[in-house]
Amino acid sequence: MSERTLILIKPDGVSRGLVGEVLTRVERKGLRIVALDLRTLDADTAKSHYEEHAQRPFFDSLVEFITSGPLVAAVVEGHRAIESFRALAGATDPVNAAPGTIRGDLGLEVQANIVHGSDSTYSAEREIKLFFPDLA
Ligand code: DAT
Ligand code: MG
Repeated sequence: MSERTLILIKPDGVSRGLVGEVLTRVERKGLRIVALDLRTLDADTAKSHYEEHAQRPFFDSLVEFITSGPLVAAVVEGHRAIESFRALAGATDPVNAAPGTIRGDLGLEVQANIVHGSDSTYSAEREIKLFFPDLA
């Protein structure tokens, strides 16, 4: 089943020069990039993106971090793309993420964990609309 997911290469990934590394892994997996953009988020978009975490103690810090510099937003498409990219990304905390995953190989801290990927079909639809409202 082909589906779409939203991925972000967060500001830490961009500032560390990991855009090519992440996109290479995505493309080698067989996922196809259908939208791609470097941008800096405003606070309202960041809060909306992370609305499910609004009550968490780390929410303000998370919004500050994700708006701290340019990120890369992308929509990728392919067989079970949502779950497929989550598997490529690895566990939320890079310390626990398996070697071979993006976070497991390249990350160390839970907030600066390099990438985001939608976690369900509902989130993917919502997040794609938020980041790429004009995407057909
Ligand atoms: P994921 O990005 O794996 O979907 P999530 O949706 O639970 O993880 O959390 C969103 C982001 O919030 C996560 O990528 C990093 C940050 N985060 C999660 N748990 C955290 C914590 N305990 N302390 C600080 N930041 C955290
Ligand atoms: Mg999440």
